[in-house]
Amino acid sequence: MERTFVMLKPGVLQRRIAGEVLSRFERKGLKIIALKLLKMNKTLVETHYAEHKGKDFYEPLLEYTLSGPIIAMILEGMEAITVVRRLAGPTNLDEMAPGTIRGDFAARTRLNIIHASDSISSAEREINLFFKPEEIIEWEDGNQQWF
Ligand code: FUP
Repeated sequence: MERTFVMLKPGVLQRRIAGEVLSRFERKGLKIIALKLLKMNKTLVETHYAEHKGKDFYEPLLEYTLSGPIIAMILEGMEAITVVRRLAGPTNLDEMAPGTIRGDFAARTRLNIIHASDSISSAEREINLFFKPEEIIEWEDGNQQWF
């Protein structure tokens, strides 16, 4: 089992598509073990996107990420990091295939509506950046009892 961090960026709440995006993770069988709504502050965004400091898209990226509330979550599942990255789709507009979250809901590279951890180390770093241990809820899968 793996855990990964996902952020639904400000465009998601603004466009009322949170349910649609969340249902894709549930449909795939991923388990939500932490979820919250928050308005990021500048320090948190700068820490999260530190690797991009100095790049031409850095300032617009910060501005977009700070433009409204985001939904932060931790998803758990088999190879969750890869699975969620594939559901999200590639970063660049010309590579986002239809059927992926970015491919279906994003019309610009920068306004791509979702962030998902890209490695075990970034998942650990991002989970710790956004969540306290007591905000993570372990729960048993309840499907068995319904069939
Ligand atoms: P990803 O891991 O797919 O989110 O991609 P990156 O970490 O490379 O990029 C982070 C964010 O920077 C993307 F969500 C969008 C923005 N970005 C641009 O605006 N232009 C670029 O050329 C690359 C990234």
